Amino acid sequence: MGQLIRFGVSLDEDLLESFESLCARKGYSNRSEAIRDLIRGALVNDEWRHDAKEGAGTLTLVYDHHRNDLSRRLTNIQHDDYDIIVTTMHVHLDHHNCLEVLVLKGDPARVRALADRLIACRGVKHGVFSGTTTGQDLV
Ligand code: NI
Repeated sequence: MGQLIRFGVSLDEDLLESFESLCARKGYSNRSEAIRDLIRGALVNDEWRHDAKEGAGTLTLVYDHHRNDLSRRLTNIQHDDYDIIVTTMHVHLDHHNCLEVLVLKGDPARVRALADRLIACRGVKHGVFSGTTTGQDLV
């Protein structure tokens, strides 16, 4: 970790007011921590845009396992890319619906492509991918 640097930021008064109310709602005790999180978020997004060497993320899927042989199709797709799936968790939400969470890690383009492929499967009711970072290049 580098040396702590203080710097001034010029902001429109209304923008600052909105930011401070956001910080309060989110429970930040000071602006600096909120700004550090915003910067880290922007850096992580940039990593995904510019193909970092390795990315990590989670994929959440909700689907009806009775529909169109969906469980088998989802499993087949996952086996094609088993080496970038760290773990999966399957929850039976009710008689029909399943929730599945996959933790993915590897080449960001492959991770993203696998997430897209699973989300696009016919019968998946909701799919959300959240790309994060392995943390190695982030302070
Ligand atoms: Ni299930």
